[in-house]
Amino acid sequence: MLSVSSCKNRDHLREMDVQFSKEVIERLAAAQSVAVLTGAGISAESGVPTFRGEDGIWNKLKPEELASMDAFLKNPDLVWQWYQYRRELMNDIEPNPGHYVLAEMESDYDDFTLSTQNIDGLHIRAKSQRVLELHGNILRNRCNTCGKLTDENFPGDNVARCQCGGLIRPDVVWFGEMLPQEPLYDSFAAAERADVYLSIGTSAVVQPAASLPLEAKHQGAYVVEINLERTEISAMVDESYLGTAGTLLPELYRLVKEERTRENKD
Ligand code: BV8
Ligand code: ZN
Repeated sequence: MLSVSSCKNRDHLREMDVQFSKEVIERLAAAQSVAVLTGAGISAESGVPTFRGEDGIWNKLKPEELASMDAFLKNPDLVWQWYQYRRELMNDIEPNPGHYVLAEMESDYDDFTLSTQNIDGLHIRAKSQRVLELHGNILRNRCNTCGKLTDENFPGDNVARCQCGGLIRPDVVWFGEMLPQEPLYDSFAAAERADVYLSIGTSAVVQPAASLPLEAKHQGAYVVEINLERTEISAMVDESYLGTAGTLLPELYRLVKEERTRENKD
């Protein structure tokens, strides 16, 4: 475990007076390889409820009671209805500036990797070209028995059946289920080679995704967190900024582009 003393952890106050350090601006301007992990917090300003923050949907219900195979097999219609409700919430949401900045960064850096725990598909809608969806995508369904994927939307509150007779479920990763191997492998490989690693809008409690920023730190990356509140990793990253991703991320990248222009002039 990294000791706190080894990190120059500098908590920065809420965004109204957040001053990004010279270091993070210069490091991002000079970086060859950048990797990012996002969580529910980056979609909060798009209107997607988070899980564990103040208004988190899991403050009322236990995640294991709904986002698990046991829950699904015990009461398929209840779990299906929960996902139908969450899909409805997503009908009128749009990506926010935080999503768009990451799509811009992807095209600016030769080596840029975006890993997300989110299942809302907003990074794809913000035109990020390569999104490693570690926990799947709620807009896709698959058969629980034969694994057949389908984009078909099954209206209604009762769980549908596949031709093979299996139950149709959302194509998301439930607790106790393995993450998709390739996105997971690629996410760790990117963390290991990153010059700068950004952890954005995640409480960093769900494994194995939450290990990515710490693995990056362990492998020498400069790790920066942007989150509304302190998290499990705030004391272990190099810099932790408290505030909303939709405001702080565009501001940070504006400063990085200014730094790049300055350097090109020199
Ligand atoms: C696995 C998809 C092993 C579904 C999700 C006991 C029993 C069973 C398992 C475990 C156990 N103990 C540990 C485990 C492992 C478990 C785990 O980590 N549990 C935790 C809770 C302790 N992990 C798993 O089960 C994983 N699988 O380990 O398999 C295995 C190995 C071999 C063989 C077989 C199996 C699977 C984990 C994936 C679970 N699926 N979601 C669904 O969504 O319905 S998890 C869920 O949490 C979401 O995916 C979400 O993305 C993820 C992480 O949450 P966050 O994104 O961080 O969201 P959160 O609300 O927590 O935080 C948001 C933050 O944003 C807050 O801090 C807030 O302050 C901030 N914020 C708010 N607004 C803003 C903001 N920040 C910036 N700007 C804003 N505007
Ligand atoms: Zn099937």
